[in-house]
Amino acid sequence: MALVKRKGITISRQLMDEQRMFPEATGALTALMADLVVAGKIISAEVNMAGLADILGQSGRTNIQGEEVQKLDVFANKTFKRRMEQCGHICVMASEEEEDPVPALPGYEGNYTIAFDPLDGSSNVDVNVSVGTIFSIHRRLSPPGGPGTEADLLQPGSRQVVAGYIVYGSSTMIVYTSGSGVHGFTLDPSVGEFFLSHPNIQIPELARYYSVNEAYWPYWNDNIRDFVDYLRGSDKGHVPCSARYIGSLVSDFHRNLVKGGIYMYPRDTRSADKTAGKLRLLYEAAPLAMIVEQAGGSAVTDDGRRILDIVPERLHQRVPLIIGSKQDVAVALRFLKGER
Ligand code: AHM
Ligand code: MG
Repeated sequence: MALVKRKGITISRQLMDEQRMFPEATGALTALMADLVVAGKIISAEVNMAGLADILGQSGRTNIQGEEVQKLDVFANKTFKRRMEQCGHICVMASEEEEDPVPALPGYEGNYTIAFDPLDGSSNVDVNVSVGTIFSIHRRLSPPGGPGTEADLLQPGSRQVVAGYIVYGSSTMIVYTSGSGVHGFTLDPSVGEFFLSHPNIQIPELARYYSVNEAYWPYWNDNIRDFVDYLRGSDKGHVPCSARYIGSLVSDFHRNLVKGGIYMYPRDTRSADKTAGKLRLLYEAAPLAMIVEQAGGSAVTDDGRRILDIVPERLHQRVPLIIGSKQDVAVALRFLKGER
């Protein structure tokens, strides 16, 4: 039974409604998400205070945990980890900020894994530009009980059970999918609750915006350059796109998801690994790929592999990413194969 999404319902109500659609569901995922949402609210509150930290001074303010104010990416990582390690439903985690897998607290291990980028785009914090948190949840592969393993984390994006992000922008929003559409909730800070504001998000088939760091033009191959030229209007049959690049993946992706657009971080000749771009597969590319596909778009590498099909070999593996409106990603692939 498909549920009619009603604007204004809370995220907890939505999660419980989704749980009811699966009679075999235990409620574990719903409970996990409830803790994740709390982490998002705490990080949101801290991000909103970031500009005041300098004025109030490092020692002048304590955060919700009673600690002195610290660098926001460190804070976001700690907050997310703390909420997840003791939620009782995670067996092991991967974080962009942690070299190795992080086990749940002994005795609190559950049947899911989570990979996250606690504060994506954190170089933007100092200048008041939107940042975000990205997360990806899988079922554990190892038998229940005890800590999870790295192998539990190295699963392809196609096996995600929930993927999402929180964007700390002019409002704080959480956007997620559990495989039945993409839904966006906006935080009303006056009551501390996320309300459904963007039910069943569908990405427009045609991009209005393109997002790529064009400063890397000299390091790209000709196919990428030709495609960017095409987006800028070299093909008279194609309406030129506007350029928008924030340098915060979550924010660039979110705008393109809602308005129609294509984001690219292709491989270039600067990186040591010439086949990889900058972005990480487990907690950047894969979760956004699940969201974009659920919203009717596509996500591929610059050699045409579907992001969700890639089986990760390493926790912090990088991957070239082309993600966004379906028709434009399809045209990108033709350019990248040298067919245009
Ligand atoms: P981060 O996770 O260290 O913040 O790096 C990822 C960020 C993305 O948010 C953004 O799209 C990209 O790096 C920007 O990179 P560049 O400055 O090379 O364009
Ligand atoms: Mg990041």
